[in-house]
Amino acid sequence: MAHHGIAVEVLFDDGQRRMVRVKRDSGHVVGDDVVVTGEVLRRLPRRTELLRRDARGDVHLVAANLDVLGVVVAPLSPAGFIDRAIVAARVARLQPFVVVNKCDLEGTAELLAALSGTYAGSVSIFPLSAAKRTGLAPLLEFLSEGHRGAFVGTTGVGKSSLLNALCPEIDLRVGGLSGYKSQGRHTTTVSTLHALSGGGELVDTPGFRDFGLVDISVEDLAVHFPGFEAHGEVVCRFRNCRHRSEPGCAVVVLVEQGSIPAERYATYLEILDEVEADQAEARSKGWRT
Ligand SMILES: Nc1nc2c(ncn2[C@@H]2O[C@H](COP(=O)(O)OP(=O)(O)OP(=O)(O)O)[C@@H](O)[C@H]2O)c(=O)[nH]1
Ligand SMILES: [Mg+2]
Repeated sequence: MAHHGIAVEVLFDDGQRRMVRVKRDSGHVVGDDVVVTGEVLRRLPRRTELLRRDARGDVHLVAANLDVLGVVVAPLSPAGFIDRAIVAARVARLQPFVVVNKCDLEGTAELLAALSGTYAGSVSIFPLSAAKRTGLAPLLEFLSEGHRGAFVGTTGVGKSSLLNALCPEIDLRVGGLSGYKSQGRHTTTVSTLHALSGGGELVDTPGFRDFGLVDISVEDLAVHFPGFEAHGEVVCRFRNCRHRSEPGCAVVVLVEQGSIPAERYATYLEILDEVEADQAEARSKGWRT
């Protein structure tokens, strides 16, 4: 249920919850299934693993055994986060969705329109306000299908507030400053898993700015980048097309025709550069060893 440095909180089959001591970097993560014998924790195989890389290049396991990933955004959220989170989720076989929080604030209509234009053909979008408790029903219904999900997003977008709104008995600590100016300080420091009364489970994660992709192939990116899959009827000449300068590339044609906005394509190329650089580095390491 949670990992507190040298102890993890375990929910047992009989409904009991207990802290079990572990080594500091024991490799357990929220969402793991474990067998506890005395004080020894054995981890069972994972169904899914969601990874991310931080700005320093370190790899983090966000959570284990998730089915869906809620990318939470609010006004002033950094660009690029949503795309990387969606690609990472799809590669890990999670279904991503986007939550636009703080819809009670002025100016959110423009943000929502922009996000809908970009992502509506790719993923479900849930506009809501955790503070005003509006727009929650569609999300609760989606989660009640028994999904286990996690909310990710930068600090202050309202992930913990949203969990509190979805399930009032949870009562997580939320940041002090309300509105736009709540970025910078982390309120949540540990990921925790919660069961929703109407079905489904949710993980609240500490905010992070960087959703760097980990071990993703160029092919994965080319297939999963949000916005390109909506044009599925248009097929590139080469099956492993990178959509850069290959002859017969359908994506390049759609960009030239204006069906895919130039800005979306620029974002894609930026992430493609990163993925290619990672692959080149991995290959050169392989040669050296
Ligand atoms: N206006 C408005 N403010 C909100 C809404 N949801 C959350 N907030 C405020 O945003 C601030 C941050 O909320 P948190 O829930 O702590 O954000 P978080 O994403 O969990 O932040 P970290 O735990 O640091 O990652 C708090 O002051 C909330 O009151 C909303 O729907 N509208
Ligand atoms: Mg929080």
